[in-house]
Amino acid sequence: MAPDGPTMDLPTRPTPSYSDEDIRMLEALERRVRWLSTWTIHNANHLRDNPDGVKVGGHQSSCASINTIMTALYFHVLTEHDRIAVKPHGSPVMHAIQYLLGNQTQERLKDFRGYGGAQSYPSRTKDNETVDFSTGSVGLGAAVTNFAALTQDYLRMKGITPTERPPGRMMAIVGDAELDEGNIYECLMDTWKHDIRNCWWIIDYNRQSLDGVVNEHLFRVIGRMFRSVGWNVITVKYGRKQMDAFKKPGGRLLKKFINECPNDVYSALAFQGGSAWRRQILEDISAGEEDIGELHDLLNSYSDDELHAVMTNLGGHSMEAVLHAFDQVTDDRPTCFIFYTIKGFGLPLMGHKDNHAGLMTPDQMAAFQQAEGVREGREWEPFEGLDVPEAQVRTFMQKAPYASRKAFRMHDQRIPVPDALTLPAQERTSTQEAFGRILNEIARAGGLLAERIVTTSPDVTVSTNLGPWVNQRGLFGRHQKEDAFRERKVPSAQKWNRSPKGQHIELGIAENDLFLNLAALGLSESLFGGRLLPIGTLYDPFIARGLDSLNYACYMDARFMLVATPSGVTLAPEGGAHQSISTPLIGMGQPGLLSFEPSFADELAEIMRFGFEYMQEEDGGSVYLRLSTRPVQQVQRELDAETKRHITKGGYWLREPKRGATFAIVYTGAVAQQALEAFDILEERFPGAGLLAVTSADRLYNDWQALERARIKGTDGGAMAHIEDLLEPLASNARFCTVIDGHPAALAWMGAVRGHSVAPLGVDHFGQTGTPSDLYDHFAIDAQSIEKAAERMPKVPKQV
Ligand SMILES: Cc1ncc(C[n+]2csc(CCOP(=O)(O)OP(=O)(O)O)c2C)c(N)n1
Ligand SMILES: [Mg+2]
Repeated sequence: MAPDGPTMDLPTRPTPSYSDEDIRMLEALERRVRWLSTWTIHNANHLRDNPDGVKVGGHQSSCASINTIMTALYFHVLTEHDRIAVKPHGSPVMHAIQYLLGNQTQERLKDFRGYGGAQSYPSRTKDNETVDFSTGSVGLGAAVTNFAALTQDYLRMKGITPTERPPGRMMAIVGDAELDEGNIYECLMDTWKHDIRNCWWIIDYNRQSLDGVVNEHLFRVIGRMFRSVGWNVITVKYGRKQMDAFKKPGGRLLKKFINECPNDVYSALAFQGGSAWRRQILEDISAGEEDIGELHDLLNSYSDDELHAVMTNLGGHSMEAVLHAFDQVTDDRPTCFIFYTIKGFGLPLMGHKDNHAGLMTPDQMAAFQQAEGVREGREWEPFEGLDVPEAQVRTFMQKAPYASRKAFRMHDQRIPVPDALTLPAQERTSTQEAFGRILNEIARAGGLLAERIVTTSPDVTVSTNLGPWVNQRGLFGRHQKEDAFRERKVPSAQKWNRSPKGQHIELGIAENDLFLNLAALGLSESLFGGRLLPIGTLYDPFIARGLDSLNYACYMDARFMLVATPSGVTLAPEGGAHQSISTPLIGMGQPGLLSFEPSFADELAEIMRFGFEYMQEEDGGSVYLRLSTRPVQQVQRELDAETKRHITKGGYWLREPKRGATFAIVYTGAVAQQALEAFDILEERFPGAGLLAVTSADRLYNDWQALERARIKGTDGGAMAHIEDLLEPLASNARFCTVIDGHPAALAWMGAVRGHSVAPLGVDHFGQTGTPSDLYDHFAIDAQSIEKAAERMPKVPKQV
């Protein structure tokens, strides 16, 4: 476990922020937190009805390793301005602390992991408001704090949030195995470029993951990595008891043993306890050491239990060492703490390599209960078994800076959105180009909407048409930096001045970072009290690269507009590696993200207007626009209010069908022209046929399904879904052909709405290079294929 962390005799504050009395109070609270978190999991697994017989679970050992650290944080270190992400498996510790603070109910603790109960992993949306960041998918909770720090700076530097308020520290309690996730490194790189401040990562270095014990000297690699991106690294290895022991005769050899003992052996000894320590120490330390006699004396001065207490008193379990470590931070540099801990500390599961999902048996729990002085029937009493006066603990808790945090969610004004966004008229344009122009017009118009939009992109700013916006609004950076090309009068369409005023956050090519940045920006109102309307752009196929982070952002109910362009095989010459296929299904399947795929610029303008409103609605969400670079002949029209409403509800008849029509074409996105061409021909064969523009398969499908669920529950109130209304004029035996440059299943479901038969056309295998026409032909999504599909349909054998 080599080498040493900083010693206790290294104060950087003139006086510590804590007294001996504070330590006494915090240690008393720590015991309560350990009991309550362990009991909560025990209760859920052993004392609650479990009619389905599915294992309930919970992680008593993961919790036990962070009790001291979390107690110190919540009851001493955190202020009302700080925000914190708690490692997923530490959620019961967080719930226990909030329970002690009066912010969590006993009912929800009793229902931990149950329906309506405290959540398995901290959840902003499913737990109460005390959760700042959700966690669960390891690595993401830590990384989002970096982007929250960036968001905080963004808001403060523009005066959107008051600068007289001290900046909060964005903190993450991180399991050591979380550092295996690649997104950690992506985020450290990107946020290093942005020189983030006020970010603390507190690593629970228990040297255990799920399956076992981690490599030797991992902390060295971790430390090096953080230092290389400018972080302050504070390693806390020994607890007070160990440091006291080191000062005694023989202490040198005891320290040598600790430093040289392999991680897995240390864990095993922590599990085995007192006599095993004694045996191993004497076996490993050479008899030839000159102070070996002193070591013998030292060991003999301890009972087995005392020796066990000393050997397991690593830094992360020593309140004094923990407080001292936090005290060492005196500036706003991002700081990584590496706290040595033992997984399962203080429980019979301590150190065992299989303890991750291990649960204490009822017998073990009974012994633990007795040791903690918790009387039967009083297990949920917050202050049962205290060894200090309760009134004193209560007073101490009330004085904790965090206890003054009353508003767990902050609020800001709503940003007014004009009735219609300005769109320069063009005969032919692509949705991507129109997106750039609409944003450019917003930038030009100025006002609050323009001020609160913030854009971000993983190195595809120009190629997703954000260029004009950035030219007007500038790049964001903590420090002023002029565009060197511009200064030297080198002609370029892009003006890249960087300053605190800038409104575009440029990222490296890391889609995870895009989504995590959108997550933080999209929570800016709630976290910091400054509302932003974030827009992130990327190439549609690369959504998959950051999909878990996107899901994470949505799970936290962050609000943003995701503009994914180009998309589909329409991106023909770029080939199969860049062509997206299943993203329409991602859009439909992702909760919290409403997806649209318009064909025409005027549709896009209306969808963006709606999007800016929807992002601000209480029960709204984020918006995903799947766009294309394919120029499409625009429909010359002035959209009426009804059509606009239909566009944002997911679809409208571009050519209205006659009542009783037996055929329709349904299309989405870039293939509008193919659908129109086919329609002009097929209209003769199927008089009265309709042409349905689907602007959001997601909305049509999910609104319909929500209504179907309401019908099952009898709460629908006789309402009709938009897609049901749209298909209503068609004859009951009508057939339609759907076409999309994406997976055909995105539209194929429509036949189920009113029992029509459907020929779904789309893309369901990898693309390749070619012209759009070549590929439309290859994938059978061109006008001719639509015609042929329509001809074929009547020949489908009738069911008997
Ligand atoms: C992305 C992701 N992959 C896998 C898991 C399953 N998993 C949960 S905890 C864990 C190990 C965590 O170890 P560590 O971070 O060291 O936490 P500890 O319990 O030791 O504190 C794994 C693999 C997960 N939650 N998220
Ligand atoms: Mg671990």
